[in-house]
Amino acid sequence: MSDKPKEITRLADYTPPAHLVETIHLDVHLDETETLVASRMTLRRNPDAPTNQRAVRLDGRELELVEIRLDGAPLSTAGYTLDSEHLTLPDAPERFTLEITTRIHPETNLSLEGLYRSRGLFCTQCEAEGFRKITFYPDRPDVMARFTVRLEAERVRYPVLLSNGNLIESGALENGRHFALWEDPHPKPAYLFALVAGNLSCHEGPFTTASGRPVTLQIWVEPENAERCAHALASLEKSMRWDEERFGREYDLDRYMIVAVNDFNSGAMENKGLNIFNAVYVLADPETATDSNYEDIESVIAHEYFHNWTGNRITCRDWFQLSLKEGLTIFRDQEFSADVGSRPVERIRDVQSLRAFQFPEDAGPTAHPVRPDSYMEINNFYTTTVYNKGAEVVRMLLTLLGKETFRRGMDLYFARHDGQAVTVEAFLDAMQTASGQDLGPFSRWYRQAGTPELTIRQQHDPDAEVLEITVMQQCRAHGQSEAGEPLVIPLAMALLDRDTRAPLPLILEGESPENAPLERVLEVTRPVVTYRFKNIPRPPLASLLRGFSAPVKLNSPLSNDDLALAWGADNDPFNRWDAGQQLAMRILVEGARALPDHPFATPDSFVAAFAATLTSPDLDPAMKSLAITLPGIGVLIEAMPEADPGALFTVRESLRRRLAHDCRDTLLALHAANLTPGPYRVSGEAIGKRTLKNFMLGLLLADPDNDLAARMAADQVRQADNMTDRMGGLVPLVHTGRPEAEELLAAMEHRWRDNPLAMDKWFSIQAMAPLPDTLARVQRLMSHPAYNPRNPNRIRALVGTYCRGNLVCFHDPSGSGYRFLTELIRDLDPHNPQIAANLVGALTRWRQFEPRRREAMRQAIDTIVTLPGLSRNSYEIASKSLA
Ligand code: B3K
Ligand code: ZN
Repeated sequence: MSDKPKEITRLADYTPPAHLVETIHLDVHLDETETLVASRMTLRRNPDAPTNQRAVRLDGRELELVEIRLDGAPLSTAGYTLDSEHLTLPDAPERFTLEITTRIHPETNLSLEGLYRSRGLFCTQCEAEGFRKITFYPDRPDVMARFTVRLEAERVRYPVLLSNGNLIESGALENGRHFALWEDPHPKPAYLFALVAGNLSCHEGPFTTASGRPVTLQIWVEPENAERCAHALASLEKSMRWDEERFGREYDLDRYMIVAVNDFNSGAMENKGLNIFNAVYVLADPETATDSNYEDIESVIAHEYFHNWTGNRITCRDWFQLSLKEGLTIFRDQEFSADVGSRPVERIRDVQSLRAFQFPEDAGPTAHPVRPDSYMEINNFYTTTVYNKGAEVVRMLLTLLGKETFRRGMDLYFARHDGQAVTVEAFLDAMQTASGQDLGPFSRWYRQAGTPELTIRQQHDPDAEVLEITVMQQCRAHGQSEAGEPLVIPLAMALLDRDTRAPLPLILEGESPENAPLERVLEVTRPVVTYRFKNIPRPPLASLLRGFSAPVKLNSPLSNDDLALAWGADNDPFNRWDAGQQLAMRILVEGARALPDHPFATPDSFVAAFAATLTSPDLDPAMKSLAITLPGIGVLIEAMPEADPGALFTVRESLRRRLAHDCRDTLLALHAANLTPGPYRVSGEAIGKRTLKNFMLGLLLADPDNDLAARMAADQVRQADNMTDRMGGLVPLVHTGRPEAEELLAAMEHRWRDNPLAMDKWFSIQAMAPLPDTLARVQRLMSHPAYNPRNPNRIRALVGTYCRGNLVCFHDPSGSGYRFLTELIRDLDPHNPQIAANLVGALTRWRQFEPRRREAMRQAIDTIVTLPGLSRNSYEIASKSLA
C-alpha cells in the first residue's frame, strides 16, 4: 500500500457541497477480476453553496477510469484532472449529465470496503467512504440522490442479484448472463448503497405495517445455512412492531432484505432496504449458537432496522455527526432490548460494557468528544464513545425531560427533518422546542471529551434531622491540565432507611413534606452543589446515581460495610448490582497493590455478603448471575494506578478460589436448581437459568481440588444438545488447564471443522485461556486449516481474543504479547487497515501500566508507527497514543 496523505479533516472547515446529484443510474457488469461500473448522474450546482463553483470535484480511490462524458460528449484527458483521491472537471454548466465508466477488481479487494468478494458472493460495504472505491462520486452524506441500479452477471454462479429498493425488472441475457433492475424511491447518501450477487437462498415472511402496508421480509443466506434463519426473521418482525409501538415509525418499502456474508469488517450495515450482515449476527441454531449469540442477533437486527429512521430517512450532514445516528440508534436498540426482555439486566450489561470499553477510551490518548472535532481516518471513529456514550447522552435527555416530552421531541425531529442530512443541533433543537428547556448547557456533552468524576460527601446532623449531600464534578480529559466546563448531570437518588430498607421521603429545604417523592433526579449543573434534605432523623443509606443516570465515575461516600449492605438491600436493581461491583473492586485493587509483600487474604465479610447474595430469594437467575459476577481484569486495570494485570489476576483468582471453596454446597445446589430439562428454548427465563447454572460450574472449577465439578463439566459438554451448555462446561475446563480439556477440544474440532462460526468459538476458548502456553498455542492455531488470516471473524476469534480479551497473557511482563501484535500488524495492515487499526488499539493505554510493561508497550507502538507504508488508520491510532 502506498503512503496515503495523512491529512486531518476538521468539523470547523465544513462547507456545503458545491454540486448536488439528483439521480444516479449505475450499470454494474459483475466479474471477479474486471468489474465494469458505468454511472450516469444528473448534477446541478448547489444553490446553498457559499461560492458559485464551476469546478466539479468527485471522490475516487483505486479506480481505473475507462471513459467519461459530459452531457454526452466524451472528455479527453485535457478535460479533467485525476489524482489518487479525486477526479476534477475544471468547468461545468449549471446542470449537466456525467457518464463515467470505471473498472474495478473485487477479487483483490481485501480491505472489505467498496465492492469485494466473500466466498462465492459479491457484496459491498460503503460506509463511511467505500462508494468512492466503486465509482467517482461526491462521496459525502449530505449529497442525497435517487438511485437506480442495473446488475448484470453470469447466471449460474450468481443467480441472485440484489440492490436497494424495489425490483423493477429482471431477465436472461445472452452468453449465460442475466440482469436485474432495482429502483430506490428514497433519495439517499452513497454510503447506504449496496449490492449483492451470488447463490443465495431466501427465508421469508410477510409483515403488515400498522397502517396496513404489506412488506416482504427476506433473509438471504448461503443454501447450506437455510435452516439457521428463523431467529433472525423473528427478531426483525419484533423490531418492526416495536418501532411502530414505541416511536410510531413504520417501514417504507415493499421489501426488507438482510444478507449474511462471511467476510465483514463490522457487525452489520443498514443499507437502505438491503442490510448486509456479518453472518454471526444472522445465523443461529441451538447446536452452533450460544444464548448470547441469539441475544446479539436480536439486538443487531433491531439496531440496523431502527437506522431506517434514525440514519437513513434522517441522515448525517457530515461524519462528525456520526453519533446523531449511532448514539441515537444504540439508545433505541437498548430500549428495545429492555422492553422485550429484562430492563434491569439490559441496563447493567450496557453499563458493564460502557465501563469496560468506553471509560478507558475516554481516559486515554485517543479520547474524543461524542462529536469529534477532527479526524485523520473516519473509520477510526466508529468508537464506543460515539456509539455508547452517545447513547448515554440521549438517555440523559430522556431522564431530564421525561418519557412523554422526549417522545414529542422525537416526533418533532422526524417531522422536521425527514429526508434531510442534519447535525446534532437539529436533534437538540427538536428536544428543546418540545420541552421548552434551554439545552445549551446540556449540549456540552457532545463537545467535551473525558469521563466526568463526581465526588459526593454526606453529612448528617441528628439534631436538625438534616442530611447534607455535597456533589462535586470534575471533567478532565487525557492530556488536559485544565478541567473542562461543568456539565448538566442528572443524578437520580434515594435515601433508604438502614433498618427497614424503605425509601424515605425526599424533602429539600424550603419544600413542603406533602407528596414528597421517594426518588428524585437532581440536576447538577455547577462544579459544587450542596443539597439539604430534612426530616431525616437517622443516617440513611444513600442510593446515588440510580440506574446509572449519567455516564460518570462516582466516588461514592459509602463505606465497605454500607456497600455490603446495599449489595443486599438497595431497591434500585442497578445500584444493588453496582454496590457489589464497587466493593469487589476496592478489595481486589487494594489486594493487588499490596502484593507481593502482603499475600492476599479474602475478607470474611466479603464471603458472607457474597453468600447472602447467592441465596437471596428476590433475585431472578439472570440478575443473580450479574450480582455475583466479579469485575473483569479490564475494569480493574483502569482502577489500579501503575496497573499490574498479573497481580490483579492472582488476587481475583484467589478470591474466586475462596468463594468456590466456602460456598461449595450452595453453588452445587444452585446448579441443580437451574437445570433446564427438555429441548433447548430461547426465552429470557431459560437463558437466565442456563447462565446461572453455567456460572456455578465455572466458579466451582476455580477450586483446583474440586474434581467432582470437573467431572460434571465434562459430562455436560458430552451430553449437551446445545452450544451454550457445551461452552459452559468447556470454557472453565480449558481455562483451568484440566486434563479433560484436550480431549473435549479435539472432539469439538472434529465435529465442527466445517462450520466457521462454531470454529470461531473453538479458537477463542483457547486464545482466552489464562495459561502460560497460550501464546504458543495461538501461534500454532494460526496455521490451522480452519483459520484464515484475512477473515475478520477468524482474526477476532483468535488473535483478537488474545490481544484484546486475554489481558493477563497479552500483558505478559516479558513483552511477548506486544511483539506478537507488532508482527500481526506488519502482516495485516497492508490488506485490511480497519481491522489492523482496531488491534493497534490494544496498546494505546500504555501509560496506565507499571514501568516494565509500559516501556515494552511504548516500544511496540514506536515500531508500528514507523512501519513503511503504514495505513492512515493504524498511523492515526499509533501516533495519537504517543502524543
Ligand atoms: N453503520 C454501520 C457501521 C459502519 C462501519 C464503518 N466502518 C453499522 C451500524 O452501526 O449500524
Ligand atoms: Zn449503527
